[in-house]
Amino acid sequence: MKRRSFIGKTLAGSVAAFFVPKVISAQGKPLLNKKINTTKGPVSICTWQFTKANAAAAAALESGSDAISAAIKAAEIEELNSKNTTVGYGGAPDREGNVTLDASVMDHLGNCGSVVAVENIIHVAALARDVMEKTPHVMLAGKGAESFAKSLGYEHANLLTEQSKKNWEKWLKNSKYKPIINIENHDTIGVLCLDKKGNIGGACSTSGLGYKMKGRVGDSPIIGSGLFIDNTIGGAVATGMGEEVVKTVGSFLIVELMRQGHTPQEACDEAINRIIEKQAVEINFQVAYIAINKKGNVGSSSIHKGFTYMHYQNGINQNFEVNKYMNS
Ligand code: SD4
Repeated sequence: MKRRSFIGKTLAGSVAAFFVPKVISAQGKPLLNKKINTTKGPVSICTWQFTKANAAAAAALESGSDAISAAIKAAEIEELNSKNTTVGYGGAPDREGNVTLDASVMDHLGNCGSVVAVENIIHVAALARDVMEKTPHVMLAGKGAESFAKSLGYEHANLLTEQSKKNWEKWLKNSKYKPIINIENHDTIGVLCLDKKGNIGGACSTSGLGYKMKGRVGDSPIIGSGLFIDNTIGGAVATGMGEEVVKTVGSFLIVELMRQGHTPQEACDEAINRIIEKQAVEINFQVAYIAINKKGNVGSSSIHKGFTYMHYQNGINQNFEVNKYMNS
């Protein structure tokens, strides 16, 4: 399915009754039937139904935290969540049984930091911030990132839980690499926050695709692909098949489209279109984006149905179905 059918499947028209007009084009269907008042105050959005994570960012923002710190707080919740097999502790390993984490952060000044293929460290979003603030570099990989973390006092942790190990051993029987669409209805956590001062910051943290090749790195730690922020315009984050996000430099593309005057929704749609247009056959992978602009308007778009995101503003932390998708 190409562009035309994708555009035909917008959900925006069906949700008009739930919202004040301002947000009809910016948000999908709320999964709980709450009303939302989006007039002012800090905003936090994150990929998937990471309710607690987004609530942690929201609490931080409401108490005056800057955007990047709030976004990292959200990421930390999922990094510690052993049941989340796509982020941090308990993440699915590569095909050799190593859990390797990727993360990135970006602040309102355009500073960024990232870590790739890190083992034995849980809080890699915070580590990415440390790379940004405490080194002359923007990216540290593997053993170097791990040593840097240890030098700062990060604890050594075995990231492979019994459950993840069992799942991997089961996978080894057939060893078929087939990333799952909308895995367990969650995936990489990507967070974008707009703080009380009107600044935007973000974080992205993942264990990458389950049973990837050893050393494989996805979009999440690649600034411009998995995450990008320009505080004068807005920010975007990605989840899903990282290779496709990297090929289209998705998050940077979304911010640049917003710079040209597109809404966050239009920009996310176009970034998804860029991926769809390149595919000759049926698309059996998922990619989803969320984006926010300086006014706090948000957008979300995905290839397949099933992606959801969290939105916090004015005391309401709510899970929304993606606004537009291509396949059901
Ligand atoms: C990656 N985008 O490593 C991440 C992980 C993810 O579905 O979101 N997987 O490609």
